Amino acid sequence: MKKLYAALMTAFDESGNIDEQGTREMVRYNIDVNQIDGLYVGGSTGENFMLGTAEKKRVFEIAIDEAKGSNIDLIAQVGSPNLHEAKELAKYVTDLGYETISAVTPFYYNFNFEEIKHYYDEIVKDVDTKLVVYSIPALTGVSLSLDNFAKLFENEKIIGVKYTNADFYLLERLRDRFPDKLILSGFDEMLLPALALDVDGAIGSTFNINAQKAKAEISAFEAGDIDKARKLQHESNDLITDLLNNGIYATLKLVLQELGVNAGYTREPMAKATPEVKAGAKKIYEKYFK
Ligand code: SI3
Repeated sequence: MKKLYAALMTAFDESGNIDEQGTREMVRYNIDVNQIDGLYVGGSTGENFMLGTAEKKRVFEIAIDEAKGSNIDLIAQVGSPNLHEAKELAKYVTDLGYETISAVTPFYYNFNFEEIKHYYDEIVKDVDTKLVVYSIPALTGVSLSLDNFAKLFENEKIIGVKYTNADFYLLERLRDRFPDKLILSGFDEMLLPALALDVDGAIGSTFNINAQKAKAEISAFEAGDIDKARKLQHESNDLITDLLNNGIYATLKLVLQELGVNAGYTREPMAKATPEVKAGAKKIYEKYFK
C-alpha cells in the first residue's frame, strides 16, 4: 500500500513566534482526522527555511512528542546550505528518535555535484538514520541527473528521494534503475501520473486538508479503477488550483482554522493574509469542505 504523508505546517502567532499549541493541533489533526501514514517535518510547507536552528529543533521536538503513541512515520527534513547546521540537526533528530531524515539539495551557491555528494555523505556520516534526498528544482535551482542519483545512492544510508519535480521521464528512469529505492512524489496535483510510475507514496502540503480524497485516489489506483482515480485527481486539482491562486500556505492555514484547527499565521517575509485572502479562503472552505 502506497503511503500518504502530510508536509507538516508550523503555526506562528501574530508576532511570528512559533505557536506550539497550534503546531501540536496540526499534528493531532493529521493523526486523528486525516489518519495520515506519516508526517514530513521541517519541509517547505513548515516554513522551515525561515526558522533559526533552535526553532527547527523545537518543531522536531513538538512533532515527535505529539505523535508518540501513534504509529505514523516521521521524516525530519534537516537540510540547509549551512552543512554544520544540517549535521547538527541530523544528530539532534536521531537522538530524539526519528528513524528517517531528509535533506534538501544545498541551494543558493550553485554547488557542483561533487560538493552536493559531499554534503549528503557528511550529513549521514555520524548518524544511524537513513536519508531521503529532497529534490525540488523549481525552488532550489538544483537539478540532479539519473547518474547523480546513482552516485548519491552508492551510500547505503541514502535510501530514496522526495521527488518534487514535474519531469516524469526522469521519474520513470529512476524507478526503472532503482526498483528498491524509496520514491515519494512531491507535487500533489500530479499524484496520479506519479502513481502510474510506481512511486511508493506521496508527501504534500494539501494533504493537511485533502487527505481523504488523496487516499481514496490511491485506493482506486491500486484497485485498478483508473477512471475513479482520475476523477478524484480532477476534484483535488480544482481545490489545489484555488489554493494556489489564493496563496497556498496562508490559505491552507485559514482553511484549517475553519476546520477547527488553530493553524496560526504564516511567518514574514511571507505576507500576512489580507481581507481578500481571508475571504478567498472562506469561499474555498465553503466550496469544498461544507
Ligand atoms: O513541505 C514540503 O517540503 C513539501 O512536501 C513540499 C511539497 O512538495 C509541496 N511543495 C511546495 C513547494 O510547497 C507540494 O505539496 C505543493 O505545495 C503542492 O503540490 C501544490 O503545488
